[in-house]
Amino acid sequence: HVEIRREDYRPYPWKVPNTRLKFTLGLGKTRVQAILDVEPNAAAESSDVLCLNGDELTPLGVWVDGSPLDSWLMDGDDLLIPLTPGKHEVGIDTEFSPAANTKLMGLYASNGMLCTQCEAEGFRRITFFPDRPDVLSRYRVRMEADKAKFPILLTNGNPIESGEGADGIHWAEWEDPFPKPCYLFALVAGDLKANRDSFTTMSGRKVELGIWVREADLPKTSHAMESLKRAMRWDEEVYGREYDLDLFNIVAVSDFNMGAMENKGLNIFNSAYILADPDTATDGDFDNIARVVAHEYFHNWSGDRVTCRDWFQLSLKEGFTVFRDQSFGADIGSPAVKRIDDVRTLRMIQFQEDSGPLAHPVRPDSYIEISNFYTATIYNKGAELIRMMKTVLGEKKFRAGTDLYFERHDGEAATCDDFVKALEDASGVDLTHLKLWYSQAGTPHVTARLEQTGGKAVLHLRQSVAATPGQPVKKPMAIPLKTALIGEESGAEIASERLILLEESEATVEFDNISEPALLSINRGFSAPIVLDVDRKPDDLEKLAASDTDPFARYEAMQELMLRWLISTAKGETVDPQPVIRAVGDTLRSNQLDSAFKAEVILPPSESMVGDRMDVIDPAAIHAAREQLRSVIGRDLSSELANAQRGGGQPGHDVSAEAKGARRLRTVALGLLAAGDPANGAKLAKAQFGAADNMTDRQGAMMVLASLEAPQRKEALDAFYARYEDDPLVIDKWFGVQAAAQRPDTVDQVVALAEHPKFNPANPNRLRSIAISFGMNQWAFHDESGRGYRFLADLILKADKLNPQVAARLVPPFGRWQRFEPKRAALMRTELERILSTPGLSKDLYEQVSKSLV
Ligand code: B3K
Ligand code: ZN
Repeated sequence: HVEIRREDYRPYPWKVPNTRLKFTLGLGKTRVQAILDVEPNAAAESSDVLCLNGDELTPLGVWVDGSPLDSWLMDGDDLLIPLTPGKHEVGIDTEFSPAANTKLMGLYASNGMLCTQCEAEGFRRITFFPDRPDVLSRYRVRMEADKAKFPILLTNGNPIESGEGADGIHWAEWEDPFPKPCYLFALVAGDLKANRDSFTTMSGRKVELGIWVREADLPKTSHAMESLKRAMRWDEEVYGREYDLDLFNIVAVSDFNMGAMENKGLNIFNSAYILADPDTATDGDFDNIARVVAHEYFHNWSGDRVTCRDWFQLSLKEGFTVFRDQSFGADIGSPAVKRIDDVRTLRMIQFQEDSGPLAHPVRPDSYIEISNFYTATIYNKGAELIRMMKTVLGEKKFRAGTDLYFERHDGEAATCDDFVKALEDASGVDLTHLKLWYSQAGTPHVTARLEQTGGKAVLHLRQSVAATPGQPVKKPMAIPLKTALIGEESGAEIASERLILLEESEATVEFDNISEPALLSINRGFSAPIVLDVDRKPDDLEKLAASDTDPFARYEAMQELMLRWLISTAKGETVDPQPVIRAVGDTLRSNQLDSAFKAEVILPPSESMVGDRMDVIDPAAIHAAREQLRSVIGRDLSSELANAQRGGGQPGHDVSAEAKGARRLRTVALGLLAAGDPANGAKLAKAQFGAADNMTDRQGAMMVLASLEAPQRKEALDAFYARYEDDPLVIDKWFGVQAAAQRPDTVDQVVALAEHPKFNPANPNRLRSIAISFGMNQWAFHDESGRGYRFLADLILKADKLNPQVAARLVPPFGRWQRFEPKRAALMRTELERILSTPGLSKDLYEQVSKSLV
């Protein structure tokens, strides 16, 4: 398998100003005729061959300037066409079977319809083409299909002409006026109905909006439509970005490799991120839909109008667009809760990635399979990097910078350096120091200690970054730390917030006129994506949890308080839980805090988060410690928790922030109550389950029951299954809840579930409902027998034969093997080696597994 390196980038020798495609569509057989206008690219070294990428394609015919050509060659999967200098028209005929395409890349069949996924390198499965993001072309597309089977034909841009032929055939021709790389190409053919609406842009243009689904799903599209219109308005108000076509379509499909895809004017979505009503979707699902709809829409500028020069620059569009969707989420909901949520994801996924064998920089230097680099590092750490630049520049200069970036690079394929340069040029601020975040992998660790004598306080800071693969020696990074001091007695800000930029390995910062003993509030709002070790006593944390003026720092103080207790207890030490109990109790009783915030704050850190902070992970000890903490909280605060649980039953149609917060707190409280008194917890959960008029309460109760040993467990799971048997997205939840259950027999349960008639590894959502939930279930996956490892490895091997991209994404839980106690580490390693020695491995899986073993 070949490694592609960033430093080998060369511009493509040819330009392709126009691309005409003609599709004769069918599930079993689709024929594609491509006509490309090509001309030498003056900015590149000239060439006498046109090299077009292909994947599992054979040319049926090749034409140059209207005459058939026989002198073409195949070089592996690529098609080489000899060309004299100058302009040419190149035609290629191909044919393939969408129904046989189980990789779900290129053009494939899902539920009787046809759809595409081209990013990153799927277009080469449709026709031979320079499949790289820096070749931009204007597309004109003709689609022809059986009208009865495929009444709706959609592609990028605007419809131009349509008509009917003989034998029930119809056709449509569309044109996309914006030059685009082929990864943004999309086509959909099927029996679909649209939820139609419109949006008037800031300059007064009317845009027709359509969300296309199967007819029965139409009632579940209103939240997605509302979210889309909000996102369109937000991007105008916050970034000055207006939509540019007359039409914006979204299609929901049930077989999809990831969340959604930002194809120009025709976004294609995993149906899980479109379909929702209170009976079948949780509040979390509603939030995810708003987030993903906005994310894909925002790509119209950060991704489509300005795209990436090469795939090493992926974070240029993804980090920035995640940052944009996070800001949107903060603006339409609670900024504090949103930040907590985003940081939790970062820590759970990206921090683990960054400290393991798959660690890579935000702008990687090499890859074997680009699909493996759609990671939390590119997306979420990339977003943190943009956030840091904004923190350093401030609101106004940041906006001036993004305006300049969009203006300067509109219609181009740009680099991460271009982005930073635009921010610098517009603001006059040098951002060189932050650029190391693009190239240096690994999460910085910062230790902080506050020393106080009289009215003066001195903050001592020290940073380090551990070695990552290929980067044994690290440089100090520029770390923006929002910092304040909180009075130990007054609880007020005695030194107001300031931005400290830690640039060296060590630094000291002085605070004068400090009137009382001070508590350190640092990395407020999570201003830098680092691991922080602050020298603070449990008493101090307890006070900060009650009084810190930054809500995020308050949450952090509570998490840290709980983490320390959990880590010490997992190590076998005896520690007093009372500071934790008091802080949780105060939070629950507070009249000032809202329910959503309370729920986040009182939820003990996950087992994997505890493990991440320990040198050697013993999952059983961590589980025991966390269960102990949950049960003490459940017992000692039973009346506060019972209040929260009882008070949370808001009607399902109420999706206001208050109602959602109350429901969230309700289920968090239920979980803790059940930990304190399982028999009573089972009763309460069953009652919540039975009375629920919404999926949030129902699934929440079922989740709590799923981990208990009580007769109500099976009753709830069976009732849920019977009720939703025909709704695939809800049945995914049914599988997921059981794979995430905290039980000694979860491995047996998932082994049985994988034999269930509704388990289908060819459907990515269904596969992930078991595989992702189970891989994240630290206690169960790391069952000391090693059976959890064997199960997941078998499933990965099975999935690899169908869909390598999705299979490879299930590997990361194994990648952490070196962090575990020796017995488990050896068992995990054995499974990785077994996968690697399996003949016929995809390059996707090969890359993830071979790198995990290093
Ligand atoms: N850009 C797509 C991701 C494509 C993943 C290809 N393996 C969705 C998104 O990030 O918006
Ligand atoms: Zn994206």
